[in-house]
Amino acid sequence: MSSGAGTLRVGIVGGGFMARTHAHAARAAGAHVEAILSSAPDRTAQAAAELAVPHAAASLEELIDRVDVVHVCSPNRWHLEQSLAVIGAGTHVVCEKPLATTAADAVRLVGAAGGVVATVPFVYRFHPMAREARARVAAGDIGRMLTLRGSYLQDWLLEPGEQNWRVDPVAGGASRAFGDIGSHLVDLLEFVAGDRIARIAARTQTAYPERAGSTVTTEDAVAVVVETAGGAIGSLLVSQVAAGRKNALTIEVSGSAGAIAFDQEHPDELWLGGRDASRVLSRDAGVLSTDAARLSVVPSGHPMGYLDAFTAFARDTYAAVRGEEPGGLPRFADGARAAVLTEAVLAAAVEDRWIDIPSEGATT
Ligand code: SOE
Repeated sequence: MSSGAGTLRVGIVGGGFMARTHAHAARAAGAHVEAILSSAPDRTAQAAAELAVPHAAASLEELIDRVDVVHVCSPNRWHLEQSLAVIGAGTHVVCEKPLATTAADAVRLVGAAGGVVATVPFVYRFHPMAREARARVAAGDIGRMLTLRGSYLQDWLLEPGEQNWRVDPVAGGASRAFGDIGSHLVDLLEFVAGDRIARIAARTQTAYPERAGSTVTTEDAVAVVVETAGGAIGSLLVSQVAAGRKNALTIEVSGSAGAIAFDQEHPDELWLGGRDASRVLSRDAGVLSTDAARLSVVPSGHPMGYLDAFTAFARDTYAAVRGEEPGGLPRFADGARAAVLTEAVLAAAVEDRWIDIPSEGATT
């Protein structure tokens, strides 16, 4: 369907936490959530009622037919097939990460999506202070980048009895912790650093051989050593079994003239490290770079967070649908980049060797 100049109509595939988050973001960004499709008719009806979506779709084709943009928020195994169907109909698509369960399929989606707007919700890019970090690194504030480090730590799978579709390699993909949250980490780190990870070595850990009676093959934690194209070195730690850590995504880039650190659980602040003195910069549109100020939609002292970042992502996606070119919009190429890195991390761990990462991929 054509996007037109009026209110965009959005369809959502999925019925879980992400479907709820996407519906909220779509509405806050000014779209109309017209239709939803979940895994079975009763679940679709339930999701439609809970999210106040007028149309419970009976099929993907029917959903696509009613809307301008489809948000694919189903389990990972369906991303390729459903995104291809949406793109094939000439409809714009937002697809959750990981974009596909293999790097080859993610790259295939990039090729297929040429004629439509196709984005991936790497939403942590949309925190104003993450943009500020990016702007300051690009302006040379840290000098020559020497080291970088990042971690993404959660604890929602700490107990052996805890189970989720993401643990199953068929539903979620061969990599779990890295595909699910390491993908956000590498996207944000490369986005802020303005540099590319060029080589990696890695170790993975699976905390329990079984969860709720099923054998576990996907990893709970990953440690990675990286070298960048620009010559920096660094380390990444990703875990879904880190006691006490809920959604602790933190990054730090350090250079010859200073350092910058961002923590998504304290997203209204940026740590600016200096040899003589360090300081914490608070979000205040008056002192921020243009792009960060654009995303700072309430005055300083009024906390912004995850849902605001999600809304900003949806707003920029819809701006692209209307023909604008918002900077920093994560497209399918960025999703494929994260998928390539994820596959390389697993290969580095299994083969016990350094792996070179191809430089192609991301748009930003
Ligand atoms: C679960 O690990 C999860 O919901 C991820 O799937 C999201 O991408 C992340 O933003 C929060 O945690």
